[in-house]
Amino acid sequence: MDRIFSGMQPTRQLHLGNYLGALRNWVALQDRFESIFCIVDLHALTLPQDPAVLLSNTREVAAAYIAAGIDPERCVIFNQSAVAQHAELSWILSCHAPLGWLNRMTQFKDKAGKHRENAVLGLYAYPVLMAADILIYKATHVPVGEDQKQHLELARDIAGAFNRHYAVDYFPQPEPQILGEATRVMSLRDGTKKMSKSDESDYSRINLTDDADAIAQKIRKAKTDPEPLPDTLEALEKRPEADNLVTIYAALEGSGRQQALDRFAGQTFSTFKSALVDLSVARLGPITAEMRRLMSDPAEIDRILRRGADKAGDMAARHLGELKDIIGLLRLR
Ligand code: AQP
Repeated sequence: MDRIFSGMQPTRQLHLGNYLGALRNWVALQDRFESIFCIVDLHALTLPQDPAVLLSNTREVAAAYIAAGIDPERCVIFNQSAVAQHAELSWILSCHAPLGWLNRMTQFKDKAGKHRENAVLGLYAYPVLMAADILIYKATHVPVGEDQKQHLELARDIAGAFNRHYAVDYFPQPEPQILGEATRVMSLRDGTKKMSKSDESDYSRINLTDDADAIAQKIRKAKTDPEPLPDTLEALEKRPEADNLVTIYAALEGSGRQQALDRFAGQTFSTFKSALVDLSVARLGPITAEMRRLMSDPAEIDRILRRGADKAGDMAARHLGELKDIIGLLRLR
């Protein structure tokens, strides 16, 4: 059976982009793949974190996975720092990743911004740790949003470089799975910017913890233009904010953007936004309620993560042992 690996950072609350671009696809894929879903807490350290908030966010992301429909009986769910082999393989892979490849990563440039010299090494090395997360399980498929495509290409390049260097066929080439209608959900305040946890405006995103009132307020305040909705995709593509809202609608409904346009063409944004509020609340409300229920019993979340970490740790230790034999690192028995 093919194996998928994917993860999310426990930095602030998950949002609609995380859900539509990744999490919802994981739920659909768990029936067809051996599935490993991680809460990548080591990645979160690439930006400053409050220890208490990081802990609570880690459990909250686990709750979101389960509330969205990931079955902890069938899938492995755990937090990255509980399996030490991720960090160990990251070091090994960093010795096979030329700086030129890392210098091309646009996310580092975006996140480091103008103060590049002050950015920490971990932020720069993030894609190598991500490659290790995937390759330690020899995952064959990685379902992510579009923004992670470049990092995944790097993981494939690193896997290839390792195999060539040691003349082995050890790592598979992990295939990106960028699925669904909403592979890149945009900010509600600016249709040219990705919806993101780190955007300072909470009105830019719908969080999975938002209640019905908050969702309604955010959608009503979402930036739009004065024209009614068009009837063709071509006309929609020139209007980033309208395109984003229609894409969200289509993704939540499980239809396509053209089908949404067939229904709302010629109507005003106020009519369309009301329908989008209703649909968003109907789809996200049950997830939010289940997350709240799960978060009321953190010990149960920890038990699920412990079980997952044990299973993931067994596989990771076995693979790392094989890798050490390939590399020539002495394994004392
Ligand atoms: N706007 C988005 N649209 C579609 N997919 C998205 N993803 C993130 N934002 C969108 C996908 O969600 C998964 C987990 O992402 P992450 O938590 O590891 O980190 P991220 O991509 O850095 O998410 P954010 O919200 O943008 O966080 P910050 O602001 O901290 O950088 C990934 O599969 C990602 O593609």
